[in-house]
Amino acid sequence: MTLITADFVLTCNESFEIIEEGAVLFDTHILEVGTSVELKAKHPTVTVIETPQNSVILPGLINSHVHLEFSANQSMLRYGDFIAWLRSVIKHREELSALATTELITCKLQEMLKSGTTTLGAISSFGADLEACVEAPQRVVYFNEVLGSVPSAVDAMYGDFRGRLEASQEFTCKRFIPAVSVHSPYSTHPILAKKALQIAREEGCVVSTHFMESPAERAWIDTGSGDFQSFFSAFNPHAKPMCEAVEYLELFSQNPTLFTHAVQATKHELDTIAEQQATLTHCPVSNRLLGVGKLDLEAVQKENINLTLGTDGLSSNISLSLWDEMRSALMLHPKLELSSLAQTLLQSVTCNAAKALQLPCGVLEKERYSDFIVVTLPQACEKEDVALQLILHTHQTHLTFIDGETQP
Ligand code: MCF
Ligand code: FE
Repeated sequence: MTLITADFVLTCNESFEIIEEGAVLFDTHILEVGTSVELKAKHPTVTVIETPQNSVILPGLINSHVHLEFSANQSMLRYGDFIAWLRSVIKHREELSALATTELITCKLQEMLKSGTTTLGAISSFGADLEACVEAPQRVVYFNEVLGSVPSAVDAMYGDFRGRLEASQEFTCKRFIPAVSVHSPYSTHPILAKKALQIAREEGCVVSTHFMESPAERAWIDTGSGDFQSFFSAFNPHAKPMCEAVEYLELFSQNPTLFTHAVQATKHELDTIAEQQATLTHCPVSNRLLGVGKLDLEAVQKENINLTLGTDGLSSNISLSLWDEMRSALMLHPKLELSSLAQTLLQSVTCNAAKALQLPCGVLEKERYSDFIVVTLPQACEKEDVALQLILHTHQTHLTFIDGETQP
């Protein structure tokens, strides 16, 4: 049992309580949270870790959507237009895959850890990131992806997906949790999606899917027109959208689901996501780089939808740091009040993400896992400004704990 103290403890609890001169008593789990004076008096003989001046203890950050297998991309892929990007992904897929070795992915996971990410939702397209994720110091929710739009290939695609799901299930433990990703409405046949969602329910897996990311996806799903029409007609001149948007959402009604992007979602679709008590994962930098438009965050907040934040992969980002992502989000949503947006963003990478991934971390309160970080601000800061100043100034952590163990 250890006590750690700091100028501020940012709990990320229901009331977003921030404790001045705070402390956390912990072993593998959090035992007590309070003021330093109170907890030192109550536990006079316990080992105490003091932190530098202007330090803040907060839950370890949770990146709910990242494609590690695309980590080798720097300047190979085309940005600014979704279909141009997708064509470049297809063109460079082999090359990028060959470069994304276990070593490279392990190195990216280490960088993520240094920046304070203690849990991630890894979207795995091929299973090439399995070893790195199993060996990672972080908690990993490992989303095995399924996709395929050709009806005659549904069984083969499902078989391949089941093989990867089962291979990942061999490693199930407290820090490695297999899950299911259905790629998107434009790439996954509803029959295939249904089969994957059924096994996800049977195995108790959370689910992730891309939804209404681009204007091209909107036009294709609504009217079978636009840039996806020319894209698909090269493979099949009779290609048609497989499912309406709300029908697609409803496939997920019985699965705990993270819908990623939703930049082009309608009010009715956001209503449906809210009714299903699902999560919306926002990837603002990816959306900017792929030229798909901007999420209506105000509408998402009005709907009371559980919001999380993801970096997406280095296929559509220049950084896997959630601090970089939160800084970008602050700048990309200039209409939202600054300090309340800072609070929303910190909630999206802590308590909201833990709820979405069904993990008992993300909040500094009794009985949660001891996944927390210590970051140090450059100067003293008012309590009211802690969330904002953390986002503006943090790059790396001072200390990182996972299951109460300090990380190198
Ligand atoms: O989220 C971004 C953009 N939207 C869709 N897919 C991906 C993203 N980053 C990587 N991907 C992957 C996806 O998982 O790219 C492939 C899939 O395996 C594109 S579909 C041929
Ligand atoms: Fe993605």
